[in-house]
Parts: sequence; structure tokens; C-alpha cells
Amino acid sequence: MKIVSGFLIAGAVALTSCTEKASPETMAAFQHVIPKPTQAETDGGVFELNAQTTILTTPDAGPVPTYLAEVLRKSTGYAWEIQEGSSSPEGDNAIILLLEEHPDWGDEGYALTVDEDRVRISANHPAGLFYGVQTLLQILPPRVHESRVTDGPWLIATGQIIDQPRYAWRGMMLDVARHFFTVEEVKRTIDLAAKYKLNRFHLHLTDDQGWRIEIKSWPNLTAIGGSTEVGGGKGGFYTQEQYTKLVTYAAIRFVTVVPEIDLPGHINSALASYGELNGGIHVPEEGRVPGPEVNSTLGGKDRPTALYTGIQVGWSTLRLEKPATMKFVSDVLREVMSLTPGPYMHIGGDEAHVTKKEDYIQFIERFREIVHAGGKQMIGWEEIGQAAIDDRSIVQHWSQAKYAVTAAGRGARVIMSPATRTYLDMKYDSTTRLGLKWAAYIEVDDAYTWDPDTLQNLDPSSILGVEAPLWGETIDTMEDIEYLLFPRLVSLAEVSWTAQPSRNWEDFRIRLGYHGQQLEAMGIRYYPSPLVDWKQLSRN
Ligand code: TNX
Repeated sequence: MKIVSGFLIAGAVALTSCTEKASPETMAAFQHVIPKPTQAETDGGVFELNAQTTILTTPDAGPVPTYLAEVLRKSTGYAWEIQEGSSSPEGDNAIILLLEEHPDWGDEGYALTVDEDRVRISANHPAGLFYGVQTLLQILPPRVHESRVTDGPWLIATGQIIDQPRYAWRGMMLDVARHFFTVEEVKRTIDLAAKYKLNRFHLHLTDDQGWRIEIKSWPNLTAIGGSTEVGGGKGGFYTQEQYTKLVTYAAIRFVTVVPEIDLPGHINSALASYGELNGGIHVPEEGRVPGPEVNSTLGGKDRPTALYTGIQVGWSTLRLEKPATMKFVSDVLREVMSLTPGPYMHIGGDEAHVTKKEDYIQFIERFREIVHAGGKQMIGWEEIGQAAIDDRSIVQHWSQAKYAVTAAGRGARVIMSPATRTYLDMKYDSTTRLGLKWAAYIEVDDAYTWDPDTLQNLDPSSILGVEAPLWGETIDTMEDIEYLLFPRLVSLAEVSWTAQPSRNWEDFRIRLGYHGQQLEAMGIRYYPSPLVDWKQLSRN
């Protein structure tokens, strides 16, 4: 009898000493992850990160341990030593990052297990470890996202999360042509997108108003074509070295950069740089910057056009019959492809309203040959579906379903960017200070409550994923980018990651309100949508 009660007491002591119970806030963090994971179960205990907690990993984890250590150092102030190893008694008080073969997790899935002594993230590939790390950061106190040291305790609820994405293509696009954004601004945008498990960053590098990537064989493209922007600001461009650094920065976050050179329309910045490319384009009065063409007695043809700082679309084109045209295209695409390690080259192809239809079709076929010769896969806006597109190309749907459906019928994969749901340059409502409204007003629920897989006559297996474009006519600063992206990018990240049956607006609305604290901790100047009850960060 004595022994039995002694055993019971010892058991009770052991339970209270090491099975501390998670507080409601710690439990809430575990339950409010965005994008919503496939499975998440907490058993109510806690693990505490402290100054002795280490990161335990193996070299095949790639850049993930270093990324994690850097984020945690900034907010906790602890050392975050990275040690080589997997599980052992020394595995206690550690965050363990391990590759482990698992048939159900795919290339980007992961399992995250938290018990009282350790956190363990396992995945088939480093990308999965990176997504497990993002989830781990979300289940920590929101202060972990700040870039200054605050006091602990750094508590995590114990439990398990098993997760993998719905779509392989989870992207956003940034238009740096209409207004130029600096390398630092683009990096911050990529970093924020990666936190929501996006894996593609499409850079719209050229348009009528600006040419933003250095091309060594055609230097005027940036010297002249990069010298202004919408509204007449000073513009700018990325040197090839800067572009390469951006690509590397993205790769550390498992984000593939997709460069776009918009052809054969949206091309005035090139026509203003090289007269031999101009087959007689008339630059609209509104936004026309007096240039060589204006002063010329010869008029347009073979003379550089004026620079353009307005926002009309669809009025410029390359001319197939001009001898310089295809040399220009192939030099540019070759240089951009050789700087880009990712497998994609986006050739634009949209709104070529002044290109003859038969020329347009030939252009697209010739672009495809050049892209294939560079070892890349061609992507174009949906209009390229008018040419003989097949399973070697990807079509980006934005407006008219028929083009995407036709291309998919010939085997092309489709990226879903319907303007009425995904265009993050649309205003939230009639009072929004930034943005356009030609497609729709898009509130945070409009960006959330749609299923990418509902285009009539489009086979679900054709859908590669979802991409949210941020066009740049009305935005000029990092604050503007943040305001239009957040919180709608968060909605779209969940659309692309989480399986349709697990998504529900009411449930998302509550998680997003809770998540407001993390947006605040990241210093994001978001649109505080009235549809959401935003929880504020408590600072210490
Ligand atoms: C349409 S969508 C465009 C862009 C504009 C955008 C503004 C597409 C392929 N072309 O050139 O910037 O609308 O919302």
C-alpha cells in the first residue's frame, strides 16, 4: 500500500514538473497557422526555447538551418548554434531539421513534431524543411517576427503538424516597369512572400514606361529606356550583378524567380532606346515625354519614339519585318536566360492590340524557339493561346477563359491569375487611395472565396497553380506595395496551398485576425480590412 501511494505521488510530481500546460495564447498560435496545414493537433503541453537550445541538422538540409538561426537570433538574442547530428540524447533541447524519406509528403511537404524536449521537422527535400520552419515561426509568440530582441519566454505548444501544398505553382508577380523598385524593396517583398510558402516570384521587368534589366549587348535599353517611369520619376534598373543577387536571395527562400520580358507589345521603352526597332509607333499624347521622335522631321519610322509616362496599354508593338527585331529579341532573351538558373522564361504576349494577328502568331512561335534554345520553358499571358501552343509551354490566364481552355486542350499547363480575384493592384473598395478598378473591387474575402479549379471545360490536371500579380501603375513605395499585398496575398497563399475542402472563409477570417499580430511584428503596413477583427501585438 505504502509503495503504491509512493509511486502515485512520484508520478504526480513528475507530471507537474515536466508537463507544464500551454497557455491559451500558446495554444492559439498552434491553431492559427496560415496557410492552414493539412493536419494539426496539439496535446496541450509546452516546449520552451531558451539560450541553450541548439539547431541540430545534417549538411543536406541546405540553407534552412542558417535561415532559421538568423531569424531566431534577431528576435531572441540567443546564440543559436548549429550542430551536426540527428537524434541522440544531445537532441534534447534542440530544433532538429532532418531529411527523411516519406512517400506521402511530396517535394514540399513536411512533418513538424513538438514535444517537451525538442522540435523536430522532417521532409523529403530541403524545401519541405523550409516550410516546416515557416510553420514553426508562426506557432511561436508573434514577437518572433520582430527584428529586435525581446524577452522570452519563447513557448510552443506540443503536438504535430503534417502538411503539404495543393498546387506546385504558388506565385506572385511584381511589376517593376511602371514604377521602379529598388533591390532592397524587391528583397523584402520576396522575403514576405516566402513566409506564406509562395515559391514563384515573377518579375515584370519591361513595359512601355521602363526597361529595368541591364542587357550588355543593347545598353541603351537601360540608359534611355530605364530613365523614367509612370508620372515622370527617375526610374532605374538592375545591373546583371544585382539581378543575380536577387535570384540567389530568392533561392535561399525556395523561391524561383521568373523573369518576364514583355513582347511583342508593351515595348515602347525599347522603341525609345533604338530607332531601328520602331516601325512607326505613335506614342499617346497623355504621358508622352518630348524625345527625338517629336523633334524629328522624318516622323516615327526608324526614329526612336518618345519616352512614355502615362498608363494606357495596348498601343506599342515590335515589327516582324524589321531586320533588327529578331536579333534584338534573341540577344535580350539569351542574356536574361543565361542569368536565370530557374527553368522558366516569360515572354509576355499580352495586349498586343496593334500587332497583326498573323505576325503575332509567328512572333510567339519564334520566341518559343529562342526560349527552347536557351534551355527554358516558355510562359506567356493567355493570349499566346492563339498560337500553336502545346505541352511545352505554360499559359497564364488573366481575363478570357477561352484562350486558356484552348491551350490546355493542346496540353499546355495553366497558371490561374483571374483579374477579378488575384489582381492585387485592384482597389479593396471605392475608398482605397491606391489601385485601379477595371476588373473589380477585391476585398480580402473576394481574394479568398474562389476555387482555382472552376473554369468550365478546363481539366483540373491542367492547372499548375495560382499567381497574384501586383501591377505598378499606382504604386511607388514599399508602403504602397505592403498596403495592396496585405492581407490579400495571405488569402491567395492559402488558396494555392490548402486543399479546397479544408478552406472556409469564417475560419480563415478568425485566423487572419489573430495573424494581425504577426503582420504588425513584421512591420507590414497592411490594409486593416473591416471584415476582420484584428488582434494587436502586445509589446514588452
Ligand atoms: C492589364 S493583365 C495588363 C497590365 C496592366 C494591368 C493593370 C495584363 C496581362 N496586362 O498591362 O498593368 O492590366 O491592372
